[in-house]
Amino acid sequence: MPKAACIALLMAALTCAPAAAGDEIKTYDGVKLSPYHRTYDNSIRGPQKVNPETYRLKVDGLVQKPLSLTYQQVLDMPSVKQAVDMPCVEGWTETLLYQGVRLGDLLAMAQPKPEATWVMFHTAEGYSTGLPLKYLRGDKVLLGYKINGLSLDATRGWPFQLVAPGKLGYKWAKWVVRLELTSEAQKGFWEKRGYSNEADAVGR
Ligand SMILES: Nc1nc2c(c(=O)[nH]1)N[C@H]1C(S)=C(S)[C@@H](COP(=O)(O)O)O[C@H]1N2
Ligand SMILES: [Mo]
Repeated sequence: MPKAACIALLMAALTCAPAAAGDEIKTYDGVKLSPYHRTYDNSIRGPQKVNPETYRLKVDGLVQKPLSLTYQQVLDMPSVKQAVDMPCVEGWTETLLYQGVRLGDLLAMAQPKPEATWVMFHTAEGYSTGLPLKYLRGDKVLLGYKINGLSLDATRGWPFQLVAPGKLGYKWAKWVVRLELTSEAQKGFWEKRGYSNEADAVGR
């Protein structure tokens, strides 16, 4: 390769690599967003590495059409963006711009059976949490895959985090691998340890 082309390629590589961090969206509709990158982590076993080659999002339990979708199949669905507050019981709140698919669209594909009333979210490290099917069919509930314009990474929950507006942070399952529809409410990891199964973020 001619030396000039080589230098041009090298320059492109050097200017491209750090650009990713610079692409982060900082404000949206006049709302100042919290930063994507943080130093702390409060998840039960720390960041999880999910294998993109073998990953499948399963939707099963009380459904007519069980689903097993690749990451790309979910990304190919219509998506929405919204700035939303995520309040943790520890006392902090983050405001982030999420992009994802409406959970209602995924559920509609799986065709819940009439007796289904609840969805459990199972995750890569064994954490779980659940919410009523009725709530999850709401417009504002997403399976998020981007925050502030950047794809989720191992710290943020790749491939997917549940975006549950109005609910406390422990309902916002990260590293989601499976949605299980059931006929009754179930308790997840924190709910079994005494936290409310409604987790309404009233006044937060
Ligand atoms: N898989 C998994 N998801 C999880 C948790 C966890 O420990 N494991 N912690 C929850 C809690 S308590 C909070 S406050 C949020 C934090 O999400 P964030 O990393 O987007 O701030 O993730 C929730 N989702
Ligand atoms: Mo939390």
